[in-house]
Amino acid sequence: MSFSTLKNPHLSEMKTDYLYHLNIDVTDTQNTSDIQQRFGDIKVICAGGTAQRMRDLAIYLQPIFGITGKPVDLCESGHRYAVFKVGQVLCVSHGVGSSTFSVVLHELLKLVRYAKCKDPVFVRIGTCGGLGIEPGTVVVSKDAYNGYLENVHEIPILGKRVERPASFPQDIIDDILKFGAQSNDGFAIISANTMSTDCFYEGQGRTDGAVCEYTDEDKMNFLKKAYGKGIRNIEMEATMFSSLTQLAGVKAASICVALINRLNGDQVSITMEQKKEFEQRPFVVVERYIKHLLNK
Ligand code: R2B
Ligand code: URA
Repeated sequence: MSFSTLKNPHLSEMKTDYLYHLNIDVTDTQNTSDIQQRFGDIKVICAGGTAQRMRDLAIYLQPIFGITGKPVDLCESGHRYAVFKVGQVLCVSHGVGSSTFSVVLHELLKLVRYAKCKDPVFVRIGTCGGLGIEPGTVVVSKDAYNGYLENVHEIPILGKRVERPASFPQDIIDDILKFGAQSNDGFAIISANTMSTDCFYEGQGRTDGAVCEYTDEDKMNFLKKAYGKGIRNIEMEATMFSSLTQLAGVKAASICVALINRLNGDQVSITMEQKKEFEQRPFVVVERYIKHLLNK
């Protein structure tokens, strides 16, 4: 893996690079031995919304590497994202939505290149709304659809609408289902299409936001149309995440647990205890998948 696989010819002309939001200084892009020493062994980058959940994940993964103790946030000084390294895994918080996630994703993609990591896999561990599925179901994303119900990531670049493919690699999905799930887990895990929106409320067809200019019937028609496209979960990052990782030439997957069935309502009203139990489910799946990757 080298910078030639990153689709940015400018990078090879930069002598230094400051990963601003991580507060990591690459002082000499031609000699990154310090970065390689710190991060070169990384095989998996797990990203999820909150710092607390990523800290919990780091603790959950510690036994794989025989590590104990309190995980240290390596990027606390950046005051933006939390980054915990546990053995060959990085657990990173990404905030809510594609805009916050894309900032740290660009920097992480460069970091794994500077560190010369070998075939790193990026996995988003998250929550989502379900579409016609039981709350608690774990969804591994296939094709990612935007809020127009198009299977692309649309982004304005230099004043133009740019559309990029937004799908996750099938071989990783197959491996996650094969090695991450067990029939006695007590929850369902499926692979399906995902809708990603920039807005939790109107963008996802909710009628409980501060503003709403459509009827219940409009909303249900939209959700049913999404269902017809094979979409079984709704969240806020998959289109950007799948397209950017694909363009950068790294493998990626999204494993999310549904907190609600949107065909039955809008409010996420499960108890905090139940939410915590649901959030554990992607941990269980990704831990087994990571073990499989490390044994390959
Ligand atoms: C799922 O949950 C968050 C919104 O509550 C968002 O990050 C997402 O994709
Ligand atoms: N996250 C979302 O983006 N939507 C939901 O409905 C629940 C979690």
